[in-house]
Amino acid sequence: MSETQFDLVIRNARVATASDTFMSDIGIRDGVIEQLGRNLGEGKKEIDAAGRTVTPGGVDGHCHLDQPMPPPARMSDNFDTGTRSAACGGTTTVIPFAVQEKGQSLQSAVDDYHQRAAGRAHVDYAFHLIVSDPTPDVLTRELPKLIAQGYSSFKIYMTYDDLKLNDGEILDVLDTAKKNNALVMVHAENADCIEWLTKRLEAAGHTAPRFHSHSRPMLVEREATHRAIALSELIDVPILIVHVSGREAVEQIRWARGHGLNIFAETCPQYLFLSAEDLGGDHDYAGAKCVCSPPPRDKGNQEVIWNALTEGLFTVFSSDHAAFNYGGTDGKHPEGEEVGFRYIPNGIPGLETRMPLLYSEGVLKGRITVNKFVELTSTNAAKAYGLHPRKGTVAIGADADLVIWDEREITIQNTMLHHATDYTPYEGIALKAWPGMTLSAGQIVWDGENFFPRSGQGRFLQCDAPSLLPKK
Ligand code: DUC
Ligand code: ZN
Ligand code: ZN
Repeated sequence: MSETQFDLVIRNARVATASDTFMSDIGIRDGVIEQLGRNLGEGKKEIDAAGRTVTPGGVDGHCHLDQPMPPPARMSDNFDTGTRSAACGGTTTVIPFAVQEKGQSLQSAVDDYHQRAAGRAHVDYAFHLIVSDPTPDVLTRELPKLIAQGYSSFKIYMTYDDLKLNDGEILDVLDTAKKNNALVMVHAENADCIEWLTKRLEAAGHTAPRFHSHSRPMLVEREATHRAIALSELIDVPILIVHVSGREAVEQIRWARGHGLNIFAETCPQYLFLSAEDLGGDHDYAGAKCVCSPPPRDKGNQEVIWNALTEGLFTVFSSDHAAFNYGGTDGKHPEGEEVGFRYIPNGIPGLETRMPLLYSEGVLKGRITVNKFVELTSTNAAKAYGLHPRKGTVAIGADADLVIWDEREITIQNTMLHHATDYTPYEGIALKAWPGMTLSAGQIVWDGENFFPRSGQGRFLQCDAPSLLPKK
């Protein structure tokens, strides 16, 4: 065996990165891309990718796995089933959230979350923090320490009673982020408006799942998005507005960009492929399967989100996977009971379907280039969350996290997915592509038909400062 033999060579690939598309072989050793070029030397194993596109593995910068919940709700996916599902859908890095309960230290939230992940992950992972209790100790000691230790991004909420921050608290968190070079992700919905509307709907007997969207109209997202932008402007620190659902929030972000503000934005598959109609009719409880926040809007808003993706308004495209079973005792339809929309856990599964949905309906339908696809699903998340260039690209020295795409007809069915959730909101959608192979650290974890477990081989990644902006 020659000294220079690679562990694996992928030959004749049409490699797409966020900036270029080129023909190359990919030589992999010890889980890392060691060489790119034509006619590379031998590999112990070889894969011929002739005629197929190879992209970096996806970086899903917004997903919720095994996140502690107020009972009886329980997330259906943990680090085992969530990363299994991610891998089979082409995602090789996940960044879920270590959530601080009010009164809890951030460190204990992080310690608990490491225990939940330990020995389970099939692909690499990092943690965002959710800051729900920004006490002086959290702001001046815990956050700076954790940021320096590799937790360089955190999500804050403007809604949900157990998580929401008031404007003063948001300013404190943004100020800490600025001083410590961290990135704040903002869930922008106006809590008081939602509560007021919810009570009014309940008083009128309107509690079916479809009224979830009536309790969270676009106005509540628009107002909170506007306020988050103003707070970020006041501190002069970039923020990332997560799960942007439609026209009104898009307009706020466009306005901010036009005024030179560094506002990053994320959208998710549910705002391209689901609509308020999927929440059902007045007497249709199955719509609970699509209850998430912000809610899916109408078809016109789907087009707004597509256009915003095309024109470059969005920085990242994430799943916001927050999966609950429909059946059973701890999900959307607990013990078969039709609970009011207020009590339906918010969130839908989407880790496995995120990449194929956008590749098929975005790239293959000509809405976005394959390079834009890579930027949105992988490169920009790696940059935003301090993992680039180890993650998010195909380059010498990067981890060999790769997807070889199969352009074939496939109809999404929950039975073919690998999460532990008993439904997919995308059931029946016909696609023209699916990952034909996913490699994590140079190892095949999905071959288009079979999943190859790597339990516990997924590594925890410490995140550097975000590299979306030049360093000051
Ligand atoms: N909304 C969130 O804010 N998080 C998880 C899922 C959801 O629908
Ligand atoms: Zn959110
Ligand atoms: Zn979320």
